[in-house]
Amino acid sequence: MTKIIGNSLKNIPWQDKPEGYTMPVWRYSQNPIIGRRAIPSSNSVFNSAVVPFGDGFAGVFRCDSKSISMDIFAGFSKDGINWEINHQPIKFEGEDEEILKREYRYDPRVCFIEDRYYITWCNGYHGPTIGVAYTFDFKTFYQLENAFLPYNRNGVLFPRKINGNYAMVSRPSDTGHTPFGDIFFSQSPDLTYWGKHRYVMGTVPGDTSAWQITKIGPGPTPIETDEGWLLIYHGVINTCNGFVYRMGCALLDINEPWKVKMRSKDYILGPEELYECVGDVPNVTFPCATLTDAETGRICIYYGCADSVTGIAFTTVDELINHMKNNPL
Ligand code: BMA
Repeated sequence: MTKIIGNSLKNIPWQDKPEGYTMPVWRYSQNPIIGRRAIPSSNSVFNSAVVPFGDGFAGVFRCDSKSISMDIFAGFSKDGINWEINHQPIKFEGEDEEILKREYRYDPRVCFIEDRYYITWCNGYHGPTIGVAYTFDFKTFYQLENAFLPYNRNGVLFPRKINGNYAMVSRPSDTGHTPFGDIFFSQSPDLTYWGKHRYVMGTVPGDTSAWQITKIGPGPTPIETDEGWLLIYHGVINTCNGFVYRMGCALLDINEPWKVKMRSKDYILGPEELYECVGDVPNVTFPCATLTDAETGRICIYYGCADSVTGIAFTTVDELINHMKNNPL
């Protein structure tokens, strides 16, 4: 039995694994939980992040508008399933007008560290980079410096300092639909200056694990366990019909998270249901957040479906650890 290190979350959204189901991750029977038209301006709501907040939940949602402008919006929920998303995008406050200029914002992650909620997202600044901000209440948001130079996507913070530094995994990229991508680890004493970069893991050549042959990128905030950091990530294969995005998992060393202890050969969830296979971008399952319950080991994954709607899926820490043990890369 592996233990999640963290809080218990009695009201975590949950359904038991269906009888006879063999995969380590199973979908919520009422998916998708957030549809395209969740707010009046939206064309699509996907690749979004949630956290426990008060006696319910809060989140930051990627809502692309009907002009296909990408922005991020705060939202609230009592049960983690039914969401009220603000109709206006987040307006950041901050010290430097240069940083506050908006080009585009997408694929948010939310991470509670010490006393506040940090938001990271793909932030347009002469190319995609990692935007960083914090909030205490999901009403006022303070934007900090971008973490990196362009080009980078999928900046995901760890929920506590490691060896005295804030820590982030990310995926250096390019200006377009990046045909490559490995996961790197970076450290910062103050969330402004990032360095001490380390390579974590990359794509898998050949046909050993071809769902992750083209590019990979970190997904939700890593989950601390007594065996290491549990990282859920996306992996991509380029097919004759374009990219297919699936999910996998890895276990990273607790003190040196660039050291990979285990990684799954088989994916844990991929596009199969109609809402995952058909949409603005077909065949995409893109995880950006989890809720976890340390008491039971339950994990609820929030993921974007076909760049159009948002779904949730369930697993446990033992399901994922066993999956890696039984399907080692
Ligand atoms: C990636 C990102 C994601 C998106 C995915 C599939 O590069 O842009 O936001 O879900 O492509 O289109």
